[in-house]
Amino acid sequence: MEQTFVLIKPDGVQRGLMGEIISRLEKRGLKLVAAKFMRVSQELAETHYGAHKGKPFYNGLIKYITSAPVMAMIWEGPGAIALVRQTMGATNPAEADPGTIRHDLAIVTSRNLTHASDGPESAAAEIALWFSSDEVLSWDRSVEDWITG
Ligand code: DGI
Repeated sequence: MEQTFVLIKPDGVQRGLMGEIISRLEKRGLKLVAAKFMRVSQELAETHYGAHKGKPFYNGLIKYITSAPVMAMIWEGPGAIALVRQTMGATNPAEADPGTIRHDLAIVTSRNLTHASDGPESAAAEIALWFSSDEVLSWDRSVEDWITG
């Protein structure tokens, strides 16, 4: 089953939106298989956002992501990577579709609440970067057949 890495960034934690964001993913039908509430080290932040090094917003992005705790999670489901990106909405909340997390709860790119893997390769790399295998749970959900058929 497909897995994707999801982060509730410091603004989501500070604004008390963890429950709302988790609730949207749960209600959609995705299954939580790992979660930890943690501080992001400078080293982890720089590795996670390595692709953006040198861009004008990079220093601000690293400062933001290390500024307060985050909730790191792995969500599972058929097509989970694309489903979560759809539920998050566009990177710039001003361009996100109504009904998405970023549209409904945010207004600027630099405080867009969440991160989610953008493809199978980044999902595998981010899951390995943020979690050890013993932190990822395999569990049966009693309603599974009513969600995935
Ligand atoms: O995968 P996304 O988070 O949707 O977007 P991304 O991987 O292109 O960029 C990662 C984060 O970097 C994004 O969530 C916010 C930040 N970022 C990207 N482009 C800009 C930006 N921040 C600012 N201030 N301005 C940008 O143009």
